[in-house]
Amino acid sequence: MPLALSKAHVEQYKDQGWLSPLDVLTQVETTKARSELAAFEAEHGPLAKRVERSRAYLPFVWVDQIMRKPLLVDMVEDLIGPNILCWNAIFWIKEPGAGSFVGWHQDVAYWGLDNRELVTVWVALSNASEQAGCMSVLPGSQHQTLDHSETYDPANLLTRGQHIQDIDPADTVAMPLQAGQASFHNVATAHGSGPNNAEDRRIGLSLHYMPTHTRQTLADWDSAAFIRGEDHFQHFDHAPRPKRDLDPEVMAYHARSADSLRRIVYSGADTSRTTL
Ligand SMILES: O=C(O)CCC(=O)C(=O)O
Repeated sequence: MPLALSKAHVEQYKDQGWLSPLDVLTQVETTKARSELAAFEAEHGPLAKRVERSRAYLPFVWVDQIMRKPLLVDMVEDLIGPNILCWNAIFWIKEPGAGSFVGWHQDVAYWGLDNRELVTVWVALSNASEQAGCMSVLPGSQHQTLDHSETYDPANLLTRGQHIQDIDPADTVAMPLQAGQASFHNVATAHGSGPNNAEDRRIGLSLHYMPTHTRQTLADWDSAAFIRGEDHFQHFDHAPRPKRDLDPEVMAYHARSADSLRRIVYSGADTSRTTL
């Protein structure tokens, strides 16, 4: 029996490569996360332009707590088994009217991982309606390898402005979410999102969980948060857990971890951005 999902959910994920919407955070947890984010930005400026946006389980205790929430990890275990690492936790923030979007892409093409088992849990910290530029997926695409054009369009939030051409909107499914809900998609499921034309910011926290047997092929050293089960493989250095936000020792590790991530996601790219 699955721990937290229904058998129908597990079957849909296997066949279609996505699930949505699922309730993962309470209103209290969502409000707290949003006010922690606002407090950070009041002092340091927009998170979207800062390196703490990535591997965000290191700078922020509250991200570490969301990532380890038992209900959420139970759902992940239902999809990828009991031995779990979290490779990245990354914020996707689209300001209203800014025109930024995320081109259609398959993450598996850029992350250097040696299998297609990683699941992304995209947690909405604000309402992500279609008007606000919620994500859409191409169901079943997790079984395919699609060609990406690398446009370096600055409005495209992806590292290389990558984009899969010729996806017919009629074949895609939008995944609107209320704050506190999450969508799940496989590392090879093609996905993207349009601009935010709503009045509020669209804030997503994307959590990338993978089984401990996964290997990194684009770097000799990479790190991940150890979440649950056993890690007999030790392919990834286990990231320290923060006891307080922006702890200098943990931030020194974050600098190394973010540097490794940068080398991986920009491997072979023409140019790189400073914020990942
Ligand atoms: O937030 C978005 O619209 C895209 C996020 C994304 O590409 C991801 O979580 O893998």
